[in-house]
Amino acid sequence: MAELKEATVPDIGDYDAVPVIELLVQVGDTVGKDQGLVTLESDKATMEVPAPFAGVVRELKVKLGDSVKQGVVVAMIEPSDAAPAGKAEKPASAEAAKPASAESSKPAAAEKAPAAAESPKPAVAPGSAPAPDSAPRTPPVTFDADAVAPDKVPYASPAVRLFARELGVDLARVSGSARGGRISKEDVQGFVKTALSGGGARPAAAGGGGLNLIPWPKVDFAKFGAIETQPLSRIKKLSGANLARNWAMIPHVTQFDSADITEMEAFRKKLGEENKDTKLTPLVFLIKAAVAALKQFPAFNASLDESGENLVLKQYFHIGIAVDTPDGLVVPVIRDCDRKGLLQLAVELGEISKKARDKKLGPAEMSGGCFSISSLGGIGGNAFTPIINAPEVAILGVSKSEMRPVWNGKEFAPRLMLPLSLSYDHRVIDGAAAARFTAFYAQALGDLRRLLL
Ligand code: CAO
Repeated sequence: MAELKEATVPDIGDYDAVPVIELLVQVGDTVGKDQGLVTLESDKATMEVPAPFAGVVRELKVKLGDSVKQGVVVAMIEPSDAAPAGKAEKPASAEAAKPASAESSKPAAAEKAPAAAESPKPAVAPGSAPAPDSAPRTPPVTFDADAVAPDKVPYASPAVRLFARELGVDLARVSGSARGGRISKEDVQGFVKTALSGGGARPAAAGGGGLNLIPWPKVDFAKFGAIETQPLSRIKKLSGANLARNWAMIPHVTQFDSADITEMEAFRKKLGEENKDTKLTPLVFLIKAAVAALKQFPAFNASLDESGENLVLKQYFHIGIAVDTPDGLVVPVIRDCDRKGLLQLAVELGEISKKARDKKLGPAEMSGGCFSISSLGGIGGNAFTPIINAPEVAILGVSKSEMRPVWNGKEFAPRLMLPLSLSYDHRVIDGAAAARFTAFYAQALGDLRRLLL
């Protein structure tokens, strides 16, 4: 074997412990110059460590979860000029620019995603050239299903696939701008951006597909008075893209109801006095009641799969809690709420709310949710229409409880009533099921003994 050379982490700014979130190659893989070897993810961005030269990967020096900084060796590569005959590498970029029929000398990248490189019918408009490195990374977009080759297998890393899944993006419709036609996170973001701004939608006359929106109004606000422009926070940009996608793609209906929590509140106050160290708000009771309702109505503890044709029913009970932070909305998830008592849930709720506001939540703490609760009860309001946190199929909005006169069959009695607003995905849940869900939920809060059933 010829002399091996090191592939190291290039200058990645001031970071000194960036986790490796993905291994893009395996020992024995042939790589082109600049082809990604591993993916690193900082709190701000995802970046690939490129191969400094073409060759064969002989040793991987890092594993998933390792933290690295500039100069750390990630792989040992046998340069291609020294690689054994038949394994010689051609740069991925040169290869990608070749016609799809150039079967004989596929680069490693193309081997991993044959359809992406060989597809006779690319998703991009005919005649569009592969983007040079200097070209803008926003890929061409199409909503036209016909433009996507049926056998096209999108070439993207697991992290990008997960990202696309979370945004509901069909990767077969995204063109990869990285080497070998690989789809990057930026390509997915560009696709969503273009889609949200109405780009790529097919004309209405061509038939119902696409959003077919008119362009966003361009207004020179300064013409009408003094203004100040503030950039949106990173969280607002991310949650905004998610909210816009979910609102546009999920047929939402909101079911309103109210629960008599007079007894629940008396119990909560008593429990609070007995446990002065723990902040016990109504929300933990709402979490427990949500678990009971999800057990009773399993379709609410489900997600549509990527095809949209199957319902994935979950047998775990992880509840997302919308938390308002100075930088915007985040939804950390409390796991296994069915196995936790009120006091433990209260402690965890306090912890995740603090972490959220201190910007210390990791991606793992915001994933895996089954159902979300958005409580504005500490602030006010009678009702609202929460947006479903895809791929979940329902979200419960809770407003401020208030004393109301309620007819008990003989007279009006003062009862503490909690307004509930349940938004659900009408593709999965029928109106009758939603009404049964909130009725059950209100009943459980009205008589907490029901949570034991
Ligand atoms: N009715 C009346 N009072 C309520 C209530 C309700 N439904 N829910 C909470 N309260 C009370 C609490 O008991 C607490 O009272 P004390 O200060 O006297 O103890 C007070 O309101 C403040 O509660 P809180 O908001 O600090 O705590 P919480 O457990 O209810 O909520 C959290 C925690 C993190 C969910 C909340 O702080 C938050 O961020 N809410 C906003 C969520 C949001 O922005 N949703 C909109 C998203 S768009 O869909």
